[in-house]
Amino acid sequence: MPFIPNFPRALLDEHRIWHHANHVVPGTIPTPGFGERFLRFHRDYINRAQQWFRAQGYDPSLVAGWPQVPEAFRRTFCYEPAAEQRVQYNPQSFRTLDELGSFIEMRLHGCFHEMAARIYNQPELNDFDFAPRHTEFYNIHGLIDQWYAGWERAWGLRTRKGKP
Ligand SMILES: [Cu+2]
Repeated sequence: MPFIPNFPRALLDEHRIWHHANHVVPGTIPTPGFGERFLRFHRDYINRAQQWFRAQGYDPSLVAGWPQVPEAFRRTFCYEPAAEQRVQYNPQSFRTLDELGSFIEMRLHGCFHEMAARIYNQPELNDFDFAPRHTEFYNIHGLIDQWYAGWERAWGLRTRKGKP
């Protein structure tokens, strides 16, 4: 079920409005504060959307985060192995959440959306206005959220896997 039937209009609007208000010009460094807002907004957003998804009786594993970057993505031209290695294995090298979020946004997130649109043959995956009504959106953002959680653990802000 890559396309999520009856995805709530309000949730779709919320994501679109957030991205239009927090616009990043491709290829430029996000403004200070963007990285932190990006991670916080998406954590909260995917939690609520996943909750709605489960309430519909849909299989929650469809909207779970990737446990790691899929091989098909690692073979794409925009993928940066060093960027993945750093966020996965050296999260303490990011001094602030904002730094982590900006780095993910610039070096990994855009590539995932662009390549997901190609690999899954679904242009909406690279469109802020519609991406959240596809299960792959949660696979991508769930992994990004695990990197965020890894950063929190590295800085002692979270004591175990799962909830803070
Ligand atoms: Cu995204």
